[in-house]
Amino acid sequence: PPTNQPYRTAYHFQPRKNWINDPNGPMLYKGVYHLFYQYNPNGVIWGPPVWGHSTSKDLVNWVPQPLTMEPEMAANINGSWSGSATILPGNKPAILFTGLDPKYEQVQVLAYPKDTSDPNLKEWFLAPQNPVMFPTPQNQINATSFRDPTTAWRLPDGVWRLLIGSKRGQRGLSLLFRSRDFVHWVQAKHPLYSDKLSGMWECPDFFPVYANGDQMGVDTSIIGSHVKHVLKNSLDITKHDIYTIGDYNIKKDAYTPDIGYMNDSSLRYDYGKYYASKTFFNDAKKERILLGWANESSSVEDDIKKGWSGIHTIPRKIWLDKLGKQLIQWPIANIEKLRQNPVNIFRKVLKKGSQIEVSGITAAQADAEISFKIKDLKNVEKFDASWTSPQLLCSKKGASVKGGLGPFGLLTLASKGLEEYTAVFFRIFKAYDNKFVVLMCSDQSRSSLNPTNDKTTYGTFVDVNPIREGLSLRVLIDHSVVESFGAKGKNVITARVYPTLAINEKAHLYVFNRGTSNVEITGLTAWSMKKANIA
Ligand code: DQQ
Repeated sequence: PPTNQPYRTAYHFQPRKNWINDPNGPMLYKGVYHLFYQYNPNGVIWGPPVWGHSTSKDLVNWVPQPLTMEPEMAANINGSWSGSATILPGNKPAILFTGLDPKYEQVQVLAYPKDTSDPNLKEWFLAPQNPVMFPTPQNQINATSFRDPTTAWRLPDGVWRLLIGSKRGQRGLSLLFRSRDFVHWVQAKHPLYSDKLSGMWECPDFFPVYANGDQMGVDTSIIGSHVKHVLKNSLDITKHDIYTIGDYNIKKDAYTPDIGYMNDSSLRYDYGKYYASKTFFNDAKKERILLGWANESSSVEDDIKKGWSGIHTIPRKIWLDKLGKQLIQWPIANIEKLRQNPVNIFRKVLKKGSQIEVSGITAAQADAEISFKIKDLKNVEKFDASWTSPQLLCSKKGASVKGGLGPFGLLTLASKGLEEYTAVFFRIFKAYDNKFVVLMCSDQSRSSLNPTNDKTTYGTFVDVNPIREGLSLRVLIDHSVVESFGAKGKNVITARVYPTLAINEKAHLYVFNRGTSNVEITGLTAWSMKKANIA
């Protein structure tokens, strides 16, 4: 890859070159975190994948390990697609992933480490019994829709269970398989869950969370009335990672989402560019950690020029909100080790139509947290009930459209003359029932003077009472990515952007208010971020 790299990230995971997609097989083993990922060693676009592998002591700094899961037997001769790790009794890691066999049929492949005394688990071998799950005429599985095994969980009956993403017609399926020995797997008669119109379900994930809003995570095999279960699927059609919260009935081996359905209108982990995510239980900190992939928004020609494509988002701790209706996500605490030279703004009125520069930080490589108090409500606009799509509303009412209460927020990766910026902001409306509606937007329309980028604007409604609770925003800015956490992690939007002027030391950060009401900044702290050791 060329040396002049304004878009390479400093603390978001990416390999040195080439194409990367889904995170695979995350786990903690003997004090070492493992991250595998879908990798094309031969170019910057997707191609028959092998698994890249990096290890870490803190989930921030990574040491590259040799590529693994290379074509080795018929079961994965045409590629090693996504999969997950499970730690078996006796602290023995096992990985199951999807292989493409000589007929390009999707089959499930079991792998074990060659040397369990090596905490880096450098080398893996494929079990001679592979493939351990495969499509048959009896099970009526379409051989092109049978992939992405989850981490397995084991119930008190001693039987392991896992999910495989699939579809039948347009019905998305989480197929359930069971095994006593991890080698012989039998498909359950019924899927764990399915939805009739949502299309192929990729990269399923199924795990418990504490029902009472406790931020601690739990092992994947934990059941009981103190936990709820989360089912997440990656929707192949819309490329959204959607999830539901519900109950896992172990007698029926079935899952029921509280809201009764699971499709593209379900909650999303991230309302921006984000896909094929996966969690693992970090036993050292008793946290459930979410990893995800953010694809490029640049053209393939530009990707070829820079020599790489795809990054991972910052690992996020996730837990169930106190009210039980949604998950909360927050960057892992270790990322704060990269913070340096903080600058602050305390209690300051952000006047209507004003803009304040946050100077004294490396604005292209920063972490900023800001909180607002909202008192001046006289100009708040009426919410129109026909505005059902927050994303469309954000595109219609972008950062340059003056409003009543908002837009206010941050202009990130901004050039001095504001020719370029990525705006992350809120707008507040009042609905017919006098409740407030909070819109959170990430507006990429002015992010770059390069016309070939995808500059789609993203948006989401935030379930918060802004008057009682105030409003907060945290942005992780890293050269070509802006990862934004609204309302203390209730809603997240990741955007990929490629400024041409606002690069490196020419990038600026501003707080702005283009509404007709004042808002108050209760506090802002912004840090320059050190570079992590990654590739
Ligand atoms: N990517 C993998 C598949 C998965 C898809 C192939 C999701 O296993 O379904 O690279 O991005």
